[in-house]
Amino acid sequence: MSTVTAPDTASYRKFLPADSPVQYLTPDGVPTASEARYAHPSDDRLVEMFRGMYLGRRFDLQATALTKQGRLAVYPSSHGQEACQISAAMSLRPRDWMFPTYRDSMALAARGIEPVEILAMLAGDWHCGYDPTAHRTAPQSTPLATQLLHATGAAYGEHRRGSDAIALAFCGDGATSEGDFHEALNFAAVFRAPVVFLVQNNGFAISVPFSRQSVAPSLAHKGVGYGIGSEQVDGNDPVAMLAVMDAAAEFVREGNGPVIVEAHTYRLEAHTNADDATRYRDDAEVQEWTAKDPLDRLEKYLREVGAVDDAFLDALHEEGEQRAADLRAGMNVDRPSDPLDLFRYVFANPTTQLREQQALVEAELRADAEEN
Ligand SMILES: Cc1ncc(C[n+]2csc(CCOP(=O)(O)OP(=O)(O)O)c2C)c(N)n1
Repeated sequence: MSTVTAPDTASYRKFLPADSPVQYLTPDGVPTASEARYAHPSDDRLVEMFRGMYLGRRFDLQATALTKQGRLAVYPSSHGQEACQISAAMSLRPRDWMFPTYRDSMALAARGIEPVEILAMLAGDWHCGYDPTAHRTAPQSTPLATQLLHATGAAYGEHRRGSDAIALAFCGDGATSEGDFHEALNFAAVFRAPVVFLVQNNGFAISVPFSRQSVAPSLAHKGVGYGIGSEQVDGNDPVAMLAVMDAAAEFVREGNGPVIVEAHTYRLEAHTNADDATRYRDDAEVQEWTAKDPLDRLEKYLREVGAVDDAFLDALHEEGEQRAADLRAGMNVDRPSDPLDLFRYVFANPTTQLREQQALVEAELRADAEEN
C-alpha cells in the first residue's frame, strides 16, 4: 500500500517566489500599492502581532541583560527578527508542531511557553526546560538544520495517522548550506509532508556573510528545484510576514505538500553575547537596518488606521516591564540540579565508559560532601 500521491505541479505553481521580497508596508509604515497576492491580515490580528512583537523584544532585552548578570550562560538575540518569529507562531494552531532553533525564543514565548522555562537550557540545564509534547514545540536545536529533518518526520507521521496537524521549522541562512537542509526539503517534497520551512535570512552565519553562503537568486528559489511551494518576503514587514505565513500554513494544510519561505531580515545584535560583531561588519549597515525596525513600522501603521493609541501602548509597556521583572525574579532562583542526571535518560543500558564516568562523578560528589 502506498500513501504517496503524484505531485500536483499545478498547486505549487500557485506558490512560486516573487521576483523581489513580498512587501505590504514601506519601512515608514506606509502601505505599498502592490500585492493582492496574499490576503491582508485583519487589524485585530495585527494588533495581536504587535503585542507579541513588543513583549518578545522586551523578553529579548531582558535575556541579554541576564547574560551580563551571570544568570544565562549564553543568549542568541533575535532583536530585529520579531516579525518573522511572531508571524510564524501565529500561523500555527495549538495542535500544530513547531521546531525552533536556539535563536527563536520569541516564537516560543508567543506559543505560550513560560519565559523561565524557555531560558532553562541557555542557563545551563541539561534539558530544554519545557514539555515538548504538551506545547507541541521541540527543544530549541543547536546542531544546525537537524530540526528540519525532525519536523519533516513529525509532519509526515501526523499525516500518516490521518491528523491535520502541520509542522513549522525555523532555520537560518547558514543552515541552508547543511546537507540536512536538502535532505529534509527533498523528503518532505517527495512524500508531501505538511511542513512550512521558514528561513530567517538575517545576513550572517556568525561572521560569515550571506554572500559566502549562496548565489541562488534567493533562498526561496531553492524550493523550485524541489518542486515545492516557495516565497520570499520582507522579514521586517510585519504585515507581509503574517500574510505570507498564514497563506503558507493554509497551503500546507490543504495537502499541497511543503512550502519554503525566505524572510529577508537582519540580526541587529551580535551572534550571541560571546561574539563581537564589530570585527566583521560596519556600524553603517547596522544603522541602515535599524531604520527598518519592524516594531516601528507596525506601530506607525496601526496608529494611522486607529487600531492602537497611547493608552494601549502605555498598558503594553507596563505589561512588558512586569513580565521582565517576573523573569528576573524567576532566573534569580537557583534551579535544583543533580550532576548525576547527566548519566540518566540517555541509554537504557549505559556504555562501559559512561558507567566509569558516572562512578568518577559519584566519588567526587561523596568527597565534596565529606569535606563540607
Ligand atoms: C551542524 C553544526 N555546524 C556548526 C555549528 C556551529 N554554529 C553555530 S551557530 C552557526 C551559524 C548559523 O547561522 P545561521 O544558520 O544563519 O543562523 P543564525 O545564527 O544567524 O540565526 C554555526 C556555524 C552548529 N551549531 N551546528
